[in-house]
Amino acid sequence: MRLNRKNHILGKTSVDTFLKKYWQKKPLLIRNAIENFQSPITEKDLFYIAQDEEAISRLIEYKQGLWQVKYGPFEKSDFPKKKNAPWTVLVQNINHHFSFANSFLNLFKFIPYARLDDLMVSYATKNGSVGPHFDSYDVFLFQASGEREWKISDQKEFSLDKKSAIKIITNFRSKNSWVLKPGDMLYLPPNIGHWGISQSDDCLTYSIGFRAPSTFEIQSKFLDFIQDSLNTNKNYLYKDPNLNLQKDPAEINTNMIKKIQQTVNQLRWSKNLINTFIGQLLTEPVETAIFQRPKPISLEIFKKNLSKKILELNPKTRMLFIKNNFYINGELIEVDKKYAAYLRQLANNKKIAFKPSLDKKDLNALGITLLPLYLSGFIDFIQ
Ligand SMILES: [Mn+2]
Repeated sequence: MRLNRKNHILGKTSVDTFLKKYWQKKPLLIRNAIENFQSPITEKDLFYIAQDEEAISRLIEYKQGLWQVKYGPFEKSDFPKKKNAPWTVLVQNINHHFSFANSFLNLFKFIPYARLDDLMVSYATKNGSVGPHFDSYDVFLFQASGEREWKISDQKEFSLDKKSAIKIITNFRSKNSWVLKPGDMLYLPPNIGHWGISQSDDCLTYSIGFRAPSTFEIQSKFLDFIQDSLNTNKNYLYKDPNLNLQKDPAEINTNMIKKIQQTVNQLRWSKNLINTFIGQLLTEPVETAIFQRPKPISLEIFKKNLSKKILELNPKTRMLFIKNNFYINGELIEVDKKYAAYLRQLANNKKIAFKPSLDKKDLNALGITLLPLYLSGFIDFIQ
């Protein structure tokens, strides 16, 4: 399945209308988001990835009136027979494993990369479901094979099943329902109750998930970041050469209070420092991501490759920028302004081909900047 740039994933809805009227606001059903879609990822692929140590996967079954969940990695024998009670397997970060899945995410470029999380794929047998629930994040639910009925609700108050190992709404009231066929897609903003039920034994759904840091996460991680960037002299101790005798020795005297208040108020952070924090926070790789280091090569050989081959981001790599500052997998990359355009291109397109005409000095400067990223396994050449 080739995805060309003409595929406009939102159907008749323009990107402007989508952002204005639907994004983070209300659900949107898109029939035929991709025409004649045939999933290059099969259920077999999914079962294979679910056995990988690095994969985040779940198996959900509804048995004896209870929703049950098992977490991967799985063994082949862990998957029930199709004839058994309905079941679902969900595998996250499929874009790390299949180049098709990675390029599929490019169809959602109208949302900034900093908000994009991953492509999750789920397989369900007929009647398989993860139950009525709501999520805290935006999601596009793309039907890749088979059929799934989606019911959505407009309720604001949910009661949750306390006995269940997964989040299940017990008072779910369906407002709309649709059967999605291959190529159809449903967008849901956060906190909309939804219930998807497979209608066939070949049901594959792609979930394009988004992420949003919580205020608590931003603030607590910022305090950690500030702690790490403190350059206060550790040998400087509190002093009180003008100490006076005080009536109550247990009382903390006003001089001490004032001095400690001043010390706390000395903590300052510039906008630049906050930007560095933002870049690092938003490019922190997925927790389970492991970057394989390539065989070390010299700067000379790396430069030769740079001038001939296409350089691409590892699918697990997150690269973003703020003006001329680049962040890749939580690291700040300092680069001369002159070369920023190349790095912007690499970040936006996730790949770059340098012109063979690049002069020696430029090739050298880019080589010095990019080689450490290559040696960390963050970037690689397309073979
Ligand atoms: Mn959901």
